[in-house]
Amino acid sequence: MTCFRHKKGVFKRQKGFARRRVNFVMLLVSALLITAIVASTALRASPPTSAAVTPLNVPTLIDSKTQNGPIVIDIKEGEHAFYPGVKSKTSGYNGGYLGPTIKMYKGESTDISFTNHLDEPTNIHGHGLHVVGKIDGGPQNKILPGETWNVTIPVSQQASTNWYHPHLKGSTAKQVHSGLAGFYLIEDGHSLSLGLPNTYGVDDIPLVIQDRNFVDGKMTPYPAGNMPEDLREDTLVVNGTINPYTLVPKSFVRLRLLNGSNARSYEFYLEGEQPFYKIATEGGLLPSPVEITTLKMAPGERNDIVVDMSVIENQKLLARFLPKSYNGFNAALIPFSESQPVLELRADGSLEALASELPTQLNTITPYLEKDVEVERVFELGDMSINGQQMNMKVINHESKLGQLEKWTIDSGRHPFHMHGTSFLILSMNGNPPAPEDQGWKDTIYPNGSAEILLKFEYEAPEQWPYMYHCHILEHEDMGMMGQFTVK
Ligand SMILES: [Cu+2]
Repeated sequence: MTCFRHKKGVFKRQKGFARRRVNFVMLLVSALLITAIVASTALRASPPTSAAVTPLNVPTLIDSKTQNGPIVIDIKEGEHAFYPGVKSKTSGYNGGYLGPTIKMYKGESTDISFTNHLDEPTNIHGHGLHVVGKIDGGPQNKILPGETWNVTIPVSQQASTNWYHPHLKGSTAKQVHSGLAGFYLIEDGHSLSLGLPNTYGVDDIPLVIQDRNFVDGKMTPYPAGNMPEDLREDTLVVNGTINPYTLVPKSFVRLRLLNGSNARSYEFYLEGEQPFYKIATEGGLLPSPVEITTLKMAPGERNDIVVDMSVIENQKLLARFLPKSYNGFNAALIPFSESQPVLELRADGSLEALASELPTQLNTITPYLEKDVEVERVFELGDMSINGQQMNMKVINHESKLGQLEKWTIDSGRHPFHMHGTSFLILSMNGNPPAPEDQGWKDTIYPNGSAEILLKFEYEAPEQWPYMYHCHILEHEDMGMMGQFTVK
């Protein structure tokens, strides 16, 4: 009402011509908006429905429980057929593209031996792992060509979906793009007792979602010369397959989503906007499943979702490509936002239905209290820098204390923010308390604006092996949108 009166007052002061011009502009804006909404509604009503013909590639599982001796990972160049019969030059861990899924268990240690067969240095960051700086795999931790990095990962954190990828300053974007990425899955006694879908590749399926360009079926290599500001490509690639399908039992099916793209964010949804459940954020299970119909994810983020396949023959997961910044917009109403298929789930009655119920209680999360905060820090992301500073390997940007509760304010704008060494809880997103589906442990956040997070570090990161905080658009990270800190 107040607003209406104010507008009326403004109009009264207009001269005739100015008022007509304002009316014309308003008409034009309205027409454009209606056109945009109609266009986007049309797009929403007709997502790509071409039947998937390629079986989903599921990364090989290496279960640390059944492993004798260290897990051996060879980092090397290779070839991969994204389209059947057409090979592209790629890199991979123990294969042509991506790497095996390594399953680890809370309370146990996992030995891994990474050998670099590339002709350039690389390294391995355990994204999401709660480990000391020395084995976190930040830019200080180089594996030179021909060298082997033997690492023992003591797993102390709860069940969660994490990943490993290169993290050298200046070559992360190119190396991840070539295919270097894999899953670290952590389970614990509690997660295994819940009856959640957990038969790997059958009803518990990891999906790394990326975008790539292709010419005649061949993947376009990472641009040589000057690095692009952020690489967004045309075709959605899921576990190295395009428009794939997979057979699943007629029961609940868990999809562990990882946005492994260099720069692109997506909004995931099921065909027909069917509901699904989000059961986990990056650092662990949510307190209980949250029913949602859309899920936005920025590069580096993981979310576990569950789809009910008990009463449906066929279900298609789709991804809407989000623009660089969608602040304030409902992504579904953004005109001309493109959707591409992620995965077609086909119910197969001959597969044993393993998870016929979804537990209502999943996890206990004891929230941090703002009144217990001992230190506050602010991170402003912008202009390829954080707080006006670019990454300098010789500069430690701040020092955190072991076990101290910190509140970080992330003014991230259009940049997804990630920090190493621990998981945080969201205190606020753009001034609002987090939605139920965001009230879980995380290590990457994309508020499209500003967020406040609460966090504690439980492991040491000295000057030689500091932790990083950075933008997870890999080009931005490579260009210096990163800082480092110690924990003592
Ligand atoms: Cu960025």
